[in-house]
Amino acid sequence: MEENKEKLVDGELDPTIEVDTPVDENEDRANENYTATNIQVLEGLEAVRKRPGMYIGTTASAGLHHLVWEIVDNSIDEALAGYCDCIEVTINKGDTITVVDNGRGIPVDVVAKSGLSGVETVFTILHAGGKFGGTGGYKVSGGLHGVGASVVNALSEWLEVTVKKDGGVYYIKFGRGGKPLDHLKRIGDTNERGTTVTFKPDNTIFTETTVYNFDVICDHLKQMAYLNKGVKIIVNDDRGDVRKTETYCYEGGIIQYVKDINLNKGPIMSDVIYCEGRGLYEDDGESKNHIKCEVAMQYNESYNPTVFSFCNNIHTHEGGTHEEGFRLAIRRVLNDYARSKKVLKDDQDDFETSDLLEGLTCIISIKHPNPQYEGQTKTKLGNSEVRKIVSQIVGEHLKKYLLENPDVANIIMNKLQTAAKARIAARNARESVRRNTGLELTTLPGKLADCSSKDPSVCELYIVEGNSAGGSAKNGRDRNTQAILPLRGKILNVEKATIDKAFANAEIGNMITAIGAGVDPEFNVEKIRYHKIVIMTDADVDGSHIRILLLTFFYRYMKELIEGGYVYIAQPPLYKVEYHGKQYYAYNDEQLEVIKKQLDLKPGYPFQRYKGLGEMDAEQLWETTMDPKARKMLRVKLSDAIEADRVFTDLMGDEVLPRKEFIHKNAKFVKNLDI
Ligand code: TSJ
Repeated sequence: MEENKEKLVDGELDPTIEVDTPVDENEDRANENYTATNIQVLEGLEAVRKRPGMYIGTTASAGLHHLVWEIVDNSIDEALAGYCDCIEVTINKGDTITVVDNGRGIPVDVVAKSGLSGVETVFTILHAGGKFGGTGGYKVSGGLHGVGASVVNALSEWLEVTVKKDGGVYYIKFGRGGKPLDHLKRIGDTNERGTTVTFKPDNTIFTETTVYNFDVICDHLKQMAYLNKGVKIIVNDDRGDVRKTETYCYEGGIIQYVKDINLNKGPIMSDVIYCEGRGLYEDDGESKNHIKCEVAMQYNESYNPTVFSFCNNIHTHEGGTHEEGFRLAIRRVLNDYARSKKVLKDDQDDFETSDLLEGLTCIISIKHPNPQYEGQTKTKLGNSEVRKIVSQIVGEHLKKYLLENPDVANIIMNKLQTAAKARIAARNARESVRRNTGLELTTLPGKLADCSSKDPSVCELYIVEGNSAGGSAKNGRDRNTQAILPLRGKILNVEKATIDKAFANAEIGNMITAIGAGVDPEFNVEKIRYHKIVIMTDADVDGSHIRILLLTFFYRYMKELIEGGYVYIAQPPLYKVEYHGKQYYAYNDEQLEVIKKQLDLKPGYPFQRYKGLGEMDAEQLWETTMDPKARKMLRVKLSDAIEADRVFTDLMGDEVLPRKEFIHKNAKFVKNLDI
């Protein structure tokens, strides 16, 4: 990875890599008591170890975390079946994971089909989840991945299960690759119920990292708590000296989810409209099954839609038939209502879907016994029967709600009218942008000091805060490949502006023209004039604020630029130490300490703290921040739209954050960008 050279990881020094030599004193003992079933079983698990990517997508950090989701999914199923209301997940020292629930406990009786206990069946036979008898609740979770506990077992160095049920405590341990070290044994008595699983991911499989990220686990399980109302989920991190702990439990479920998302977006109505229902469908004409559907929605003051859809608790990033059904319903019902109230006159066109979605926060969550996924990342729901079912349920509830709440209906109608007007204004504004960025007559902004090369793959655009820093950058740069666009002061907050206002803003217009590829939805990444867009701001709160404003702009209007990894954040040094005529630069406090130590400086030896880019002359700026051989840059990457949206809104909302909190959140933001 060529980019790595330039990447600064949040000012951290090289992490010490702990090398763990695997010792497995139980391996020989385990080999002794194989039955025929066991051998078959282990061949199954061996397949998982040969091709882990087929089962968990990747063996990088995401796959490591996937193991946790797989285990927790089983407890969520138990909760959905109505037998469990508390799940506790702990990251232990050494990055092992423990998941505990208070459900009925995995069955311990022998399963006829496998000849093994329920527990052994679940952990050693591929796709065995929930297949064994009993009351057979409504098992749906993990539909996409849903590879189950046996895959986690196959990819672990060891895994332990304790089940408490029917008065007994049962225990079994598996070794590397899922080999049972002994049969399931009753080891004691109890009147409690529940399942505990602890596992250590196999470091011969997860070669990139075996370190869990507490924030990632919290974010995911918080979402699970929203999607499964009433389930209490506790997350602990025991790796440090003191336990870190978070608890999530939402009696309101997705209604609370919508409220929380809208908290900083300024809701324009107090209710969250909630639609719930079931639909029957025939599976291959064979058996009747039901699909559960839940939708919560509320409008806010913003101009962007925030629609998140889920099937069986899995985020369907690419949408699909449940989202289509939802859009069909709001289009039909809101337009019918607008006609009936003469909000839309006979000669006026219907509201378009984009009008209806403007400022709408919506969570769609369905549970389907047999989901089919499509799309590039297999996160698009394909089941066609879902469209009509969701459309009917949302349609009925929304229609009823509008009739019963005419005041709220009125607020929504006003919002739609404004949206439609803005859409028409925006269309005109877009047209003028397109004229300006057309292939022929492109008038580059006067403030842009362009580079001489016309090969985008080597060209870089530095967007620089302030005219004086812009001057230094212009003089210090490599004229062949580096272009400089100075910005005057703060740029417009696009989160709070309509699209036509955004385009009328001079700084925004300059950026669009300089980059030369238009704006979403017509943005054409193949036309970009620079393959590196570098944001260079001061290392203070104002600088952070400008950086966030710029990122918001790119995120909303040139999303592909961020997705494609073309956006970078320059890292100017914070300190300069002069010693025997030589200059030493530090990019953070730790580095400053290292320099002081290495040079053996006396306490009180003077050093310079840069308050802004403007304090550096052209040569210094080149040497420390712009020279590709020496600079450190942070590549901006948005991997999680939910998190990004939340952070953008948190930071950009009406609420003016206190200075300290802003810095804090901003730090987290930059950290998350780098995941
Ligand atoms: F699968 C697993 F090992 F990954 C796992 C399963 C891990 C954890 C932490 C919990 C569970 C789990 C399974 N919690 N609760 C259950 N429940 C059942 O497996 C169960 C219990 C009783 C009956 C019944 O019909 O009586 C049916 C099932 C599926």
